[in-house]
Formats: sequence, structure tokens, C-alpha cells
Amino acid sequence: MSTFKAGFVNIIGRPNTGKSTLMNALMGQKFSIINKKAQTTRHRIIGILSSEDYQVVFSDTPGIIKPSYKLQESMMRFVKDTFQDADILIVLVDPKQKLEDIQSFYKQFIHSNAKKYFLINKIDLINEKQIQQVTDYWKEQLDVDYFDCISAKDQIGTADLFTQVIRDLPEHPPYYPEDALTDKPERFFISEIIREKILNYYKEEIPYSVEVIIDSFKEEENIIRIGSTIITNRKSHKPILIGKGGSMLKKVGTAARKDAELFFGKKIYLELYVKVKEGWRNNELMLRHLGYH
Ligand SMILES: Nc1nc2c(ncn2[C@@H]2O[C@H](COP(=O)(O)OP(=O)(O)OP(=O)(O)O)[C@@H](O)[C@H]2O)c(=O)[nH]1
Ligand SMILES: [Mg+2]
Repeated sequence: MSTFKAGFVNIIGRPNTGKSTLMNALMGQKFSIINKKAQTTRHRIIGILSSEDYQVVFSDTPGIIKPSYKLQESMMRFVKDTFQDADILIVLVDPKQKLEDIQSFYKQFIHSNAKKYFLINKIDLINEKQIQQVTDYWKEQLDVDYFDCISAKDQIGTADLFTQVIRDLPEHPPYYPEDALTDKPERFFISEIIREKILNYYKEEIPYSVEVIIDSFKEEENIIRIGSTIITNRKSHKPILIGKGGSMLKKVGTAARKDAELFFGKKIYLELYVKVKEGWRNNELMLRHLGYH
């Protein structure tokens, strides 16, 4: 008789190493937003895969940084949580990173009771000789349960990784109902889709100043009607976010609507507003209201 296996597989690393890209590759579906700007992911994002024999709960986490405001402190608390409940901890680095770049969490990783996986991502960007060099470098430093060079983007090494994860899952009953895909409500995913478009369409500091609130989400037979407010912590950002005659907001809205229609498999009507909330990133009450802890 085979026994059921279930566990938490938590992906950690510095910003921009491809954690969300890996999460999506493992889930076979876009769950977590991706961008070339650092600090794209702000929450712990859970993706659940269930079969007759196992349930694997992947967590994508914010990139590890030294926090300089309360929003970032909360982001780092999400990472801390994942150290605590992991059955498997996956550290992702890019080929240029060295031991000193991951010093802030390396010890905690190495001393964790979880199975330890270490992956060098983005190997599609380097040649064979360089792959050998980074492999030699890290193998000298590390003693882990699984080591590989992968490309999350091109899905090189991701199937082997998945096989190893299933092999290493502990015996345990399922944590979530078998049809659950995530622990977050639909509203969360629409707000993330909108935030991704903001990351795409605006320059450096704007995406860091905003959060997306879903004011209303009404599902009808053929359409979902969504009302959303983009809040920014700076007055001067409001006209930039809106654009001339509303042109920028329209761009964001159209792109977000298209992605949301794919995600929900339904027609979407999306209305966007912009509001200034000075200091929201440092306001504990507001942060809690926005789902940070
Ligand atoms: N060439 C290449 N680029 C990749 C790969 N994986 C991710 N990227 C790119 O790296 C950038 C960051 O990817 P994300 O998945 O958002 O990285 P992250 O670690 O989740 O970043 P944060 O959420 O900001 O911590 C994006 O531009 C991705 O397209 C890869 O295997 N190869
Ligand atoms: Mg991410």
C-alpha cells in the first residue's frame, strides 16, 4: 500500500534571481508575477499541486533584502515564515552571485532541518565553461541535498527538480483540499496582474510607490466586473500614473484586462482609479489592511 506524501517546498533567494519564474514553471501555470525590476514579489504566494499520491505546496517569496521601510519588513517576515515550515528549501542564485551575496540568509539555510536544494538559475545566459566554473565554485562551498544548474525560463532542469521534490516529500496527509490551487482569493490575483502592468509601464520609482486595491469584484454569468484603486505614496506620481487624458491608465487597464481574462477564463470589465495615500508603505494599519503582517 502506498502512503500519501505532502509537504511545503519554499523558494528563497535574493531579488530578481527568478524565483517567481521557477514557481510558474513548476506549477505549469502563471501564478506569480515576473519582472526584471527587483522586489516584484511582495507576498508569500502559494501554489498547490495535488495527485492521488501526493500534494506539493510551493511557496514563492519576496527577494531577501535589508528592509528600509515597513512594507519591506513585512515582506521579510513572509520569508522568515517559509524558513519555519519548509520541508524542502530551495535557494536560487544567478550565475554571477557569490557566497557573500547570500550571506544574510546562508547560515539559516544551511542549519535548517529542511531538505536543502541549491540551484543556479539562468544558465541559458552563460556557456558550458562558465557553467563548469560556477558549479565548481559552489560545490566547494556547499553541502546540500540537491544541486543543479537550471534555466527556469527555458525549463532546463525543472522536470528533474520536480521529480526530486516528489521523491523527497515526507509522508503526510494533504494540507489543503485536493482541488485547491492556492490559498489566496481571486481578488489577490487580479491586483497582482494590475501591479505587473504597472511594473511594465512605469519607470523605476513608480512601481515601488504603489499598491493595488480591489474595491469590488462582481461575478455575473458572462462577465466579471472589477473596480480597483491604485494607491501611491506621492502626490507627484498621480498625474504620471494617469497619463495625458488618462492614456497611461488606459494602457494598464487594457493589458491587465487581457491577462485577467486568460486567468479567469471569462470576460472582464475593469475600472481603475488612482488615489494618493501618503506614507502607506510605513503605515502599519494600512499595511495590515492590505494583507501584510
Ligand atoms: N535568461 C533568463 N532569465 C530569467 C530566468 N529566470 C528568470 N529570468 C528573468 O529574471 C527576471 C526576474 O525574474 P523573477 O521570476 O521575477 O525573479 P524573482 O526572483 O521572483 O524576483 P523578485 O520577486 O523581485 O524577488 C525576469 O526578467 C525574468 O524573465 C532564466 O532562467 N533565464
Ligand atoms: Mg518574484
